This record gives sequence, C-alpha cells and structure tokens, in this order.
Amino acid sequence: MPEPERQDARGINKREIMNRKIWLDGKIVDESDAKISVFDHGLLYGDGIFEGIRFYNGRVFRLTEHIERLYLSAKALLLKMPWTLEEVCEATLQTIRANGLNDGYIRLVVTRGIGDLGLNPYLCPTPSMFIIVSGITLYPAELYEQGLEVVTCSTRRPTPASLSPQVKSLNYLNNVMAKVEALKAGAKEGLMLNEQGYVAECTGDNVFIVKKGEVITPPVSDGSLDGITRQVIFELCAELGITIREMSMARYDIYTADESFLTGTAAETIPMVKLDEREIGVGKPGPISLKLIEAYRQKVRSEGTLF
Ligand code: PXG
Repeated sequence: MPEPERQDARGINKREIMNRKIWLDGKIVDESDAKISVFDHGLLYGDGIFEGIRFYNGRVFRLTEHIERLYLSAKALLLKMPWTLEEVCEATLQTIRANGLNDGYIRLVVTRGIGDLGLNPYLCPTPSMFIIVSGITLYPAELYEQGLEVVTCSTRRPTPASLSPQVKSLNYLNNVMAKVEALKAGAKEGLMLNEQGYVAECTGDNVFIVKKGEVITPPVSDGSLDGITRQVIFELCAELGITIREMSMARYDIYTADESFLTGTAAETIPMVKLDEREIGVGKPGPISLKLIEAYRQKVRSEGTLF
C-alpha cells in the first residue's frame, strides 16, 4: 500500500517540503538539510534580524530597499554581515530561481551565529544567513473586499530606548503577544499604541487614515517600522495627486476617520473598516483606500528586479 501523504503544520505535503530549496550560508540545499545549531544565538536569544520581501510576476518588489534595511538593522545590532549587499541581492534571486516560482514570498534571516550559552555576541565568530522562498497569505482573500475589523491591544510597542522599532529583529514576541490578544478578541489584527498611548502600528502593518480627502499616517518616531509599503503609499499619493501627511494620532482619530487601511509586504494594502467596535466611516472600504489598493496592485506587478 502506498504511504499516505504526510502533511506539516502548514498543510504542505512532505514531498513539497523535500523539494523546497533553501539558501544557507552560501549553498542551496534541500529544506530537510537546512539545519541550524541549537547553540545559534538567533535561537537562544533572538539575536538576529530578518526581512520579508515579495515577488510578483517574475519580479522582486523593492529588493534593494529591503536589503538596505537589512543592513541598517545589522548595523544597529553591531552584526557584521560577511556578505556584500550585492551578494545578498544575488543570493535572494538565486533562491527564487532554485524554487521555480513566479509569485511568492522571501524571508531572509541573519543570525548572530553559533556561540556559548551566555549573551556575549562577541563569542559568536560568524553570523549565519538563510533564505526561504514560500507562499504567504496573511488574511483571507474576502477581507481585501470587505475590510478588516481590528481591536486595540494592551501590549505596547517598545520605546526606542529599549529596542528601536526600526530593527527587524528576531525577537517579535511583542508583536506575537499583541497578535494573540487580537485573535482572542475575535479580530484578525491588533492595533498597537506606544507608551504614550499614541497609535504606533499594527502587529506587522503600518496604519493610515483618510480624513476630508487627505491621507494621514503616524510618523515612524511614534513607534512604527519605516515600512517599505508605507513609502510606496507616499509615492502613489504623489502620483495620484492625493495629499498625504504625517500626524501623531490617538485611537479617536481612527474612530472618527472617513476611511482607514493598513500596509505591509505580507498584508499588501488592506482596508480597515472597524476599530474596537466603532465603524470607520460607513464601515466599508472607502474610495481613496480602494484607489490606492488598486494602484499598489498595479505597481507591484509592473516594477521590480527581474529574476
Ligand atoms: N510593522 C511591522 C512591525 C512589520 O513587521 C511592517 C510594519 C510593514 O513593513 P513593510 O516594509 O513590509 O511594508 C512590518 C513588516 C511576516 C511578515 O512574515 C511581516 C512583515 C513583512 C513581511 C512578512 O509576518 N512585517
């Protein structure tokens, strides 16, 4: 009798796992051979960084910007990258080609590397890097039409004095715990405030509102990542002649906005129609949000580094 198909937690059958190709420290290997030491400080202390990038229709969207941000995170953590920026870009393209996909998601992870049991990163001589190429679905497809219902989490974004929100570190527990709060409250996404109570961002997305025809988003100094999708929204607004500005906001500003939407590489651009039981505008995706969502979809499919 043939062996039944075994599935992993992601619902991917075993054969697919075996076929997935991972870039690990300079080599393309099968997923089953992509192994990291239990003494790696990325695992022991969350000492490392990552990037999440998407590719659409044979092109990687904003590859250089993502890799540049990876290098900024590395610099902030005194993590000396043993590869040049160009080599990391090329390794990313090589991994996509090895997996034979046209559309998907890329995760680059750099860890501090193998060291002792003890925090000291100077005892980890060489960082490790691996690159995964996969599919990703953050929210169900219908939510892009209907919009997301979001709740405010009690978990706050850390202040820059403890860990800068600009560092995409391997310690995402702050966001993970906020996500758990949102899921327990029956929402798919959670809004996070900073220590002062101003809106920072969602667990993996930047926040925008539309009021009186203007697009408004909090400054990144209020505790959000300087999202690459967020930057694209600034470009799209300029192209479409829509006013956009930064303003610190409280939850009140979202409750009373005409429209709202979230942005992120994984989430792309998605309307938010309810926050803490308050309908935003008429409780449906608004016209400016829809225009930007459509423009974003067109941009990601027509620009990017060919692989
Ligand atoms: N805030 C946080 C905390 C993020 O982690 C964003 C905002 C949006 O940034 P970009 O540059 O993507 O527009 C992020 C990005 C994942 C995943 O696997 C998470 C992100 C990106 C890609 C994948 O959950 N977060």
